[in-house]
Amino acid sequence: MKEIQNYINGKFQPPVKGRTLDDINPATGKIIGIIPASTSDDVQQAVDAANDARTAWASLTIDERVHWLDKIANSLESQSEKIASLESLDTGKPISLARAVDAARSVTNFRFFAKFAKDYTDEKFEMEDAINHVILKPVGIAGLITPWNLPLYLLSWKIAPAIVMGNTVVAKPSELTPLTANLLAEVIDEIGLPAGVVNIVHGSGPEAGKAIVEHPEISLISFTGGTATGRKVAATAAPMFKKLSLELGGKNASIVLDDANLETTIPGVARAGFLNQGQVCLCGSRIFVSEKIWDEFVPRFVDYVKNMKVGDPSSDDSDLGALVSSAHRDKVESYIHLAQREGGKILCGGHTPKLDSPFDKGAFLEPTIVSGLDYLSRTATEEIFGPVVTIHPFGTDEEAIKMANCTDYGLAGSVWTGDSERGTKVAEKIETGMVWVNTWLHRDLRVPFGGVKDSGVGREGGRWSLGFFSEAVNICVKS
Ligand code: TXE
Repeated sequence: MKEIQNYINGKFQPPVKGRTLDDINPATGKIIGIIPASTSDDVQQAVDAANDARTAWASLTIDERVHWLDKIANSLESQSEKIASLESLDTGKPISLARAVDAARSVTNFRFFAKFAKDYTDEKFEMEDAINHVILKPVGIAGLITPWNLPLYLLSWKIAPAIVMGNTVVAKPSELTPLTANLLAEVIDEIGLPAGVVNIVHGSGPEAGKAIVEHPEISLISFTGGTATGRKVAATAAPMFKKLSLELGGKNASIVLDDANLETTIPGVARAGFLNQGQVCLCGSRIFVSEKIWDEFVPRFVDYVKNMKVGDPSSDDSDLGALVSSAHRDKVESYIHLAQREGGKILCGGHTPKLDSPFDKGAFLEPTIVSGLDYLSRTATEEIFGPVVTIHPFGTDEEAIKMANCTDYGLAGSVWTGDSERGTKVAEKIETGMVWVNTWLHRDLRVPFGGVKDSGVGREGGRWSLGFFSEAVNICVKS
């Protein structure tokens, strides 16, 4: 069992009040670690450390900071397998996914932002009689709050641009999945990153998270998590005029047009629905299928999903592992019951799979497809965040667009078609921050990432991250 401590001012230390929380492996229900239940006292220490480190860190050249990011990336890369196994243990996700997605992207995030920041040149705007120099200055202390579905992937997505732009950081990973944030602290410690540049405080959202959001000396908050929590974060941070980026939930549509190539569309739509047990904010949990191909698509899709294997997360054979906790599994399962009450028909899944010990007590759930629901039903419009998708027929492309746009969320979507021009036209009318055509979660880190409506505020990625993690200052020089 791992006893995790906070990492503050370059030192591992226990929480001031000495309270702890259990870290549970959701695949077995066993306790695998103890983490600090930090309070505002610990956050204060982290802020003090971040404040002390600010001036020296901000005065390094970009090349010097880039060098530190590269060192972090190299060290993480040398421990890829360890990252994957810790992430699989903590979240319940299949090890193959943790290797391909979590471990790989955590390294790439540091490498990408190192190179991107190095290549960035300040903008200049010439006037007849003057020249404007737009420079990017650090904001100060960045408060970073991250969720449990992609723990190190999302933490590194925020830490890398924050520190490369000259900020110092107070980060709080999800209390459900602290192991890889701790590994990152170990890496940072080992390579000797100046003390106080990155401080990691563990604990619950309502206590440690809230203390970060409320702290007057933290001038920027980047939050990824649920929409309800995002609302609370915004309510506290906005009156303090903090820079704010909120990446929240989604109820994304996968739209299958009548000319889609089903050989590639069926696996693509299944991946969009069930990757990470459906616990990715981008997951396509509402599937709209042209009525012209409905009779062919649905049985083939159901067959494909029935063949997805749920089981031991450490096995390379598992397509789906456990959900993040039994409480979350119960919440997701309650939506299956709701779907039945709303008149839905379960085409496959709907149950806890029967697994041998030690997984018989794990938070597993079969991948589930529900048809026959009104597209405006609660099951089809509320975020479930698990392996449950609803499937609905549509007539015209306009009808599919209207159905896709009917939720309060607006994060992402995908369109599947043999005609990419037609797909792009449909994509342009989807009210979300991101739309893929004939693919899903195909990421270029230079592009903007974020949502509209209840899916959040702001964009991160590429130059949007550099802009968010800095203050743009214009210097106008008269000739
Ligand atoms: O997330 P929370 P939860 C969605 C998904 C899920 C729902 C709730 O629908 O079922 O949100 O999940 C910290 N002040 N997503 O409750 O609570 C918390 O400690 C400051 C989508 O697990 O939003 C954690 O570090 N921080 C999402 C982080 O917020 C607070 C991924 C996210 O947890 C806080 C996860 C507070 N008052 C869930 N309360 C996505 N967009 O990918 C909690 N936190």
